[in-house]
Amino acid sequence: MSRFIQAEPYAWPYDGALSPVNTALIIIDMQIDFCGVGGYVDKMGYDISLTRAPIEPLQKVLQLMRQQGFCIIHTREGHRPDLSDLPANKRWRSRQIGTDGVGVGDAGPCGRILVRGEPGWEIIPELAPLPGEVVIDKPGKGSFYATDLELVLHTRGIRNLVLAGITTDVCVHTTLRDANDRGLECLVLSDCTAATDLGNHLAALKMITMQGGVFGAHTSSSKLLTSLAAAV
Ligand code: C5J
Repeated sequence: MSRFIQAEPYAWPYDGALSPVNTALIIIDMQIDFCGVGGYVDKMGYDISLTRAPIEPLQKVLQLMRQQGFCIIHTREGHRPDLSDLPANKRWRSRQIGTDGVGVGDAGPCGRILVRGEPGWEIIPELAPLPGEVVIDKPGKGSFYATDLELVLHTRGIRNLVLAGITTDVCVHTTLRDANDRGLECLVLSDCTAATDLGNHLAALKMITMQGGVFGAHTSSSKLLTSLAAAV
């Protein structure tokens, strides 16, 4: 039986082959550094009410997809404590914003910024992974680069990806584009993603819809939840 979710610019997935055995929810970088008080985004002076907006809808999506047995994957952006995997240009650029010269790898209010094991690097408690859920640690923006995500998806037989998390224009989009190039069928949840700038969030969503769905499709959490609830 074919199953579709109402989405833009097409009903997703393209072929109606939607099932908990071939579909994963990937929640990208819902870490204190990106949406918590004193984290990296807050310290840079961006409005964390934007990056916190996905938390509530995402909790509902997570609950239902867990209940229905979908594969759940979480990612964390972060570097080794010795910073051996932190490119010098990433560090330099991150130090350009603000007046204190503090950037990735340096001490901030939530510990060393984007460093593995530090308080700011942790996933926020509202969306904490459950035991047995896959957690991918990535040094870059994309979830495939220098990680075993591709192997995990292949091993589990996943061919559809539902993407959520932050930020829409950076880590979500990089992951989306890399997943799309690997032949994965992608759906971005528009209200379960956010950027540090609303215009960038909206533009990132619009980009998905070009050329008949150049990277896949996007929809709201309520449309996803309605379709999934109707399927049982
Ligand atoms: C950024 C991310 N924006 N998770 N990371 O540096 O999007």
